[in-house]
Amino acid sequence: MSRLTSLLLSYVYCTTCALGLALTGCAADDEGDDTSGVFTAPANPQPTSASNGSQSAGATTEDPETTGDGDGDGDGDGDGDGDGDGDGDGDEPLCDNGFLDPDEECDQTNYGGETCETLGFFGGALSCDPESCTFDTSQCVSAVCGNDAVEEGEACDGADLAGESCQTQGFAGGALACDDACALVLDACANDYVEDFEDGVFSQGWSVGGSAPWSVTNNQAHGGSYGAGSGPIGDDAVSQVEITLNFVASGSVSFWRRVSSEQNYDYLRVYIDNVQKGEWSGDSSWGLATYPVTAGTHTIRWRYEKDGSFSQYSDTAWIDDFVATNALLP
Ligand SMILES: [Ca+2]
Ligand SMILES: [Ca+2]
Ligand SMILES: [Ca+2]
Repeated sequence: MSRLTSLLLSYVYCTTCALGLALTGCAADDEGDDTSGVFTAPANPQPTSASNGSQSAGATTEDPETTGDGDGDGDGDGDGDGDGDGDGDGDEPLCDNGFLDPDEECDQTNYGGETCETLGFFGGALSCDPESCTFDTSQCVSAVCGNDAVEEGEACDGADLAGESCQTQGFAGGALACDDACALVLDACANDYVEDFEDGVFSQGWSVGGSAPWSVTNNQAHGGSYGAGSGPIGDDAVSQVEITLNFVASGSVSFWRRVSSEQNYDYLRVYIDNVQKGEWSGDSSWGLATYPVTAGTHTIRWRYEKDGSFSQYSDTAWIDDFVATNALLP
């Protein structure tokens, strides 16, 4: 448009000039024409604006882009990069701003939902290190297995069994223990081993020996119908029966015994691990015998032992209702 205007004006000017030249002479009429509106028009800023317009038009069609790029890049990218990168690169402004930014465990009181508990502690107050934006767990309380105090997640801790015992665990007795992981150990809990011989035969674990073996008999019984009695033996002979048990905890063995023998010569004797614990002779009624035992494996052996001469009464020994606490067959 402006070029067209310029051409048009130039055409008008040249036409006027030519006309002027034709009429009066163009050189003489230049100044005179300046005063005329005809010449003022071309001398007016229009051509200048037209020429400027042609440049500025080019500039305005191109400049908005360059201006747009400049502004856009400058403002947009500049701000974006500047703020974004500036914030992103500058960790210090990010930490302690209360917002959980990447690579931060926490920021001020913003813990991202974590607590001492979620971090594996028993409890306590979680805090945030304002310098590093990492968790400060110094005020978290740990459940320590090994501090002899039962805490959450622990069934026991050392000697602290939380009031539990073998009995509360359903056993007749024994020693409840606690392992290094603060879990209850029932290995030393056990029910009593009881033998009343009412099956009419020796059950598993009992073994007999000597000149004549013991046997389960219904001739004599402390409880029920059956007891165990020594076999028929002669002078200087022995009849024995024994059982070996694993005592998971210290406890005791007890049994009822009766002997009918030559008094002070022919004896019922009981041994625990080959150590004599008791002896009886004469014609006695049923009596209870009880002996303590330590934890571990022990062999209880009964022997009817005769001396070198004479026999008296039934010449027999009996036992019944044997109870071993905290004991299991090995
Ligand atoms: Ca503990
Ligand atoms: Ca019996
Ligand atoms: Ca004798």
